[in-house]
Amino acid sequence: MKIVDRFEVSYYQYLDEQSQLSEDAPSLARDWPKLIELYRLMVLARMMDAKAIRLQRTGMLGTYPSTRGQEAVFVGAGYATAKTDIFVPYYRDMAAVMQRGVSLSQILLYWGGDERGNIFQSTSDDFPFSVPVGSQPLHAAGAAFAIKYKKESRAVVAMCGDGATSEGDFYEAMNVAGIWKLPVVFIVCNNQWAISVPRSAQTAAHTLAQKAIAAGFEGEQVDGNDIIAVVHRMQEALKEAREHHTPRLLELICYRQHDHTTADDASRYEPKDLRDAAWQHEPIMRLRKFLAANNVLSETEEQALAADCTDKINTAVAEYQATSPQSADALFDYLYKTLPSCYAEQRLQLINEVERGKP
Ligand SMILES: Cc1ncc(C[n+]2csc(CCOP(=O)(O)OP(=O)(O)O)c2C)c(N)n1
Ligand SMILES: [Mg+2]
Repeated sequence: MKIVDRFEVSYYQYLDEQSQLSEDAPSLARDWPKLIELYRLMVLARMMDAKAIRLQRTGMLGTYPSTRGQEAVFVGAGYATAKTDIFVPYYRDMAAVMQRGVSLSQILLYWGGDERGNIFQSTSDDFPFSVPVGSQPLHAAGAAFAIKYKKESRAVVAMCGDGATSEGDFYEAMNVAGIWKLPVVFIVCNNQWAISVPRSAQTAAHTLAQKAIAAGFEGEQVDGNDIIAVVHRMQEALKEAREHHTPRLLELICYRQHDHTTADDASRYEPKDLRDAAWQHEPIMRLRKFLAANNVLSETEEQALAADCTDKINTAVAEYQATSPQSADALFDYLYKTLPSCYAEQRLQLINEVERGKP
């Protein structure tokens, strides 16, 4: 017997659970304007999230997936991705897409069930939210193939959850990314749950990061509650992807601090003490303590920042509520350039029925 290969998975953390900075922290850790901006974005994401849940509870929004406790993952992902890159989000990515030119009111429209929420105003090549679990990493690999084919210096960011890494499509995406050396960075938000299925019951793999190794490229774990680590490791991976057309997988470890969606009740399956224990590591307080300890965020500044977030959210909600609903037949309008005749017939039928149903 001889050993033919050995593998390692690194874990990155720069700002620890006590808000202490490690010696190898990147320069971002001393860039106060950037850190304050990241802090502001995380606060905005948490407040917007709470508002979306209240809107759903009062019948003003459809099913909504919370990002509570996972702000460093989604804010960090949106922040690290360059405008010229291609972002491929999944349904939990509100805090990332709000940095990619999608307005907060448009995000609300989407979760309100209005297809116009999917027509992103920005001119980027970003994809819409993926609701099917695990299909989007494969689409991202396809987009990365196009980038490589056209010899462009761009990269693709593919977001997904821990549960998605058990899907067949996910492994196919890893495989083509590895064999064709595609400029794609796979981000796995490991929030420990796939609805009611805990991480331990999803896969016997010790880490999710190691799934990249089988496909021939690097996978690493990152503390997903440390915004400095998330942004820095993503920026490094994206730089590599753009310059050398190499893929990488980042497993961002965090904890879901809410039900899976507003249609779920996690109290039926989640031990309460787990969530409470994980709350001690949540990302906003960790950065806040660090900023306060360095005297770069006063209480007055913090209050002004929160007030500004409230204004932005109120404006978005007002815009959303002022948007008149589309007619029922709009549901036929967003899939085909030219509607096939069988659907055109059904569309007409629906219009007639709605007309007849009117008082
Ligand atoms: C292909 C597919 N199978 C099942 C579902 C139902 N479903 C929606 S979310 C989800 C769990 C996904 O968990 P994870 O990938 O960990 O992401 P998280 O929601 O925790 O961020 C499932 C099974 C779906 N949307 N698509
Ligand atoms: Mg999950």
